[in-house]
Amino acid sequence: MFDRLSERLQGILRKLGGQARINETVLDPTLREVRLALLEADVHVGVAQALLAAVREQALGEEVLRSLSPGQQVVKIVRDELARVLGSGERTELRFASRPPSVILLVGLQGSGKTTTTAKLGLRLKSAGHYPFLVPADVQRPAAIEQLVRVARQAGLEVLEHDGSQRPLEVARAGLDRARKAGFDTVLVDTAGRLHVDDALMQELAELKAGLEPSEILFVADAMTGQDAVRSAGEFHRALGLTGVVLSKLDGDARGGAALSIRHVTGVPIKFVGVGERPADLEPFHAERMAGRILGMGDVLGLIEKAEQALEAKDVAALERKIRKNELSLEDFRDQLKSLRRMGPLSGIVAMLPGMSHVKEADLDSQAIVRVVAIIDSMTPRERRAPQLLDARRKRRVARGAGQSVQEINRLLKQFAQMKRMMKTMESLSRSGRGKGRFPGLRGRLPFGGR
Ligand SMILES: Nc1nc2c(ncn2[C@@H]2O[C@H](COP(=O)(O)OP(=O)(O)OP(=O)(O)O)[C@@H](O)[C@H]2O)c(=O)[nH]1
Ligand SMILES: [Mg+2]
Repeated sequence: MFDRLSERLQGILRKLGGQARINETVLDPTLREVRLALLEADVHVGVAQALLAAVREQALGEEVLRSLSPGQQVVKIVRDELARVLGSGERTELRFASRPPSVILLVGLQGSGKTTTTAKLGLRLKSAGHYPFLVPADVQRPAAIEQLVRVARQAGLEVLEHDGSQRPLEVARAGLDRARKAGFDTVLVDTAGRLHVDDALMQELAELKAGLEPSEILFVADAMTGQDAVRSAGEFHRALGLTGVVLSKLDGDARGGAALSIRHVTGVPIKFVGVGERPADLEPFHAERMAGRILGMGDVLGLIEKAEQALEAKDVAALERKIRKNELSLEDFRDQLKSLRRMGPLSGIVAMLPGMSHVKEADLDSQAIVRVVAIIDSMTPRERRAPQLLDARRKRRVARGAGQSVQEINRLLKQFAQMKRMMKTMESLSRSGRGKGRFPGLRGRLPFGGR
């Protein structure tokens, strides 16, 4: 699911993730690309706009400027905003009546997946220790009753059988009655669908609502139908007052737009997603997880968090002080590398590090870091603080100690000197007021490893 959207957003955001500085010039073209990707994935235009405005505002804020890895922070903001649009932090559990049996009404357009979802929900409730009773109240389509009876049986669920001669409300009342007598605590009512929202359908559903006082009215939306699903959800909500949405067919090649728009447009939480035709193919909806999936970067975000932990704030502050005084030593440099090592194996994550997206992974595996650390470890403390002491004789000694060649030592020293020069430039820029206070992207510019 979301394959294309994920792919596009990942491509766009990976570039952004590597940015050591975020400003309008970098951000705006990127956000335009994100907007296009969202619209092509059929995301409601208002949703895309609101999302990007929120991202932009935060991305250009102080927090990001001051962070260690501005580009990645922005990616994280996009993820958080996606999650917010999807309804993060909202209650998605089903509500039950204080006095059982609770009634759950499933409504939606024709073919959206109501009948299938009725059985799926029944199975889910049963597994959670409930006693669900299924009621086919679709007397519109001839085979609808049989269909629910069949899938219910398959799933080992109890279902009301009837000949379809009664009106839906009468059927549902009979079901409720049976449930009370037999001790079922939830009644799931499958209703008829129509090709389009029409008065007769809404009238029928309004009657069911008034007569049954359901604790949930779930709108089953076919995710594959994109904007249609969103529009009809809005219409159903206005007419009935929905309490939740089930997004079905997310296992198909849905473009994702419905998922991203429906919550925003209706204000009703998505409670479940259908991910297949079988009764077991229903999952509770998690906005954060879905946002992570859309960006395909749960791993990337985990990495950011890890990196933030590894580089603790106080270490960073101390490091900055040294840079300001131009006192950064090879020892500090080594400690930085070690922090990076603490994040675990580096292969696969390097491209995500700020400023490192251009470095091929193979060029920067953890071996490279081990090598650099070994070299620095082989120096005396004095040499680490004053690398200019390293003459040819000392370099040979260090090389032997680290099991490296003298060329490796020279390369490291040269990179380190470059880094210090660059930091000095950044520092004087920031003092002259042309750059912002701290050192955005500092870590991304540490020249560890490159061969
Ligand atoms: N792949 C996939 N197919 C689904 C999912 N949910 C439902 N379907 C299929 O979609 C088709 C329609 O599902 P139904 O449950 O009959 O839909 P309905 O809303 O009850 O349809 P009507 O009663 O005609 O309005 C069936 O072929 C289902 O197997 C899902 O999550 N994934
Ligand atoms: Mg049906």
